Amino acid sequence: MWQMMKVKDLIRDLLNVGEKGANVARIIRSEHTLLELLVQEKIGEQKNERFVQDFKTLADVLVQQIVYHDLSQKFPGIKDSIYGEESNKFTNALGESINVEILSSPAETADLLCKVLNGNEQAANLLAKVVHEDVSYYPEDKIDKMKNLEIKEEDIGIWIDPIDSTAQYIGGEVGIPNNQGFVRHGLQCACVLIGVYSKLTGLPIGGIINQPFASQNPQTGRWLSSCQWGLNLEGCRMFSVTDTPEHITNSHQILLTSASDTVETKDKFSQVYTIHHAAGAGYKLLCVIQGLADAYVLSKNSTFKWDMCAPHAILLSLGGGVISYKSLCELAQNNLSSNKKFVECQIIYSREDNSENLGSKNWCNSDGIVAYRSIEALQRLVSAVKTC
Ligand code: 2IP
Ligand code: CA
Repeated sequence: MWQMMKVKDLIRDLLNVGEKGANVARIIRSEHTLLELLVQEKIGEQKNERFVQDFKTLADVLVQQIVYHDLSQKFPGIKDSIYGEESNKFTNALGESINVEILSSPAETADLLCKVLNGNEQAANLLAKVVHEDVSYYPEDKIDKMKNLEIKEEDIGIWIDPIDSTAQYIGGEVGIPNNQGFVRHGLQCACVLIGVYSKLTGLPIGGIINQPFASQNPQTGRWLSSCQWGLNLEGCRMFSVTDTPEHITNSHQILLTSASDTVETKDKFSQVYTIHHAAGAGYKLLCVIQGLADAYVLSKNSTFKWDMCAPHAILLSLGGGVISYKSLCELAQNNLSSNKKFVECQIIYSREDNSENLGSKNWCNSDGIVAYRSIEALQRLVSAVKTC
């Protein structure tokens, strides 16, 4: 007998677990003992390099394991269909191999973490406390309006990117927003991404993006999250995003790209758009979702399924989507701009689709990506490619 799950419970749990992940990301930056481990490399302690490298990975692995643990406790039927960027196998400075997992009590989890952290009990206890804390990131009543929409547990898979834009997270700089309302780099670019896809269609059906360092309390300096979610299932489209902020007037002309994209790509679009760079695949997608930019284009293969699944679900809920860069060029070449074609081109996420054992390469978006907020935005992109 297949277990049915209420979609509103799933979205609420994604939001709660995303916020728990954000708490871990924040405590590592706010507690001196943990921050020291994260940034030691910058102060040049060569002998600790290996350990520090591992600690960076630990932040990622821990957030991923929290999501895995909490979601599979709530919905046991999805346990074997939760995938993420990181493996939980971890090697500590002594060369010992340890499986990082969330155990049944804070004390047990702290003991395990202590082994990974080479006996640093203080750090292990701090982390275990956050990992086991109950979090209620209360979303708006919109979620209750999903009423009794249900889905079979066996029909869904989950992709997690525990901390996207790790480099900005470690760098710790506070980004200064431009007139357009987004930052080019900085802590604000770090995002926890949790996306749900349908195993039947391969398409994303729901997702959350938690930005752990979205805003800072001016008095205490404490960082607060901002979170967006979206659902696109069986004709039910719901999302948290409100309208584009009023002061943003020219977002149709803004195109986001990676600083590492080719000069050729940037030149191609610069005839029609103003090109901006911002760090983080998830963050660029968030800017498109929020209406701060018209689209995000990447001609290279440097993103993965875990980077895209959650934002893609939110874009679909808004009436937009994500296709490959190659598809965009084909649409332009063959003069195709019907909505039906756009739907057929959506990137899919089924784990089962790829049988070759190429490690993480299996899950990379090898033909590049194009993310847009509306059909009109994609039509503008198609015309821009045709123009050149
Ligand atoms: C990275 C991160 C990078 C991004 C890259 C992602 O994920 O989002 O910032 O490159 O595509 O895979 P860019 O900033 O140039 O867009 P992670 O930080 O999780 O490795
Ligand atoms: Ca990533």
